[in-house]
Amino acid sequence: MKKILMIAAALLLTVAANAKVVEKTFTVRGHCGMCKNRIETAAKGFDGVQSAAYDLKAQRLTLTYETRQVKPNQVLKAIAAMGYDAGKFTAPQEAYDRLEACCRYREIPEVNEHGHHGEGEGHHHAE
Ligand SMILES: [Cu+2]
Repeated sequence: MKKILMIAAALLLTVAANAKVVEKTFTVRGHCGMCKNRIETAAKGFDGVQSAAYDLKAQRLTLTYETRQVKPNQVLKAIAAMGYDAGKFTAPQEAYDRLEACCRYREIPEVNEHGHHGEGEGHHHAE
């Protein structure tokens, strides 16, 4: 009986030794404080995520997580489903369309390099 307990304890120690907490940063698109809140809350909702910090300016999410409990892609996928492009996951258009106007990072004017909308082009001289 004692031996079994010792084996069990040894197994537990092995498991604990394999548990690793890592910190990684991922690109996540967002636009305002509300986005930041939502992204961080969603990430922290996962078991194994110990901390989530979204840097709005850098468009980066830093996760501290337990590698055996959670895979960052699970978190990123959930964030993308909410409407925010995250890592390799692009938010579906319908999820993006549900975001409030202030969150629409795809429509930030400064990001649009082309600027014009084609208006004024192709106008004809009246004849
Ligand atoms: Cu927002």
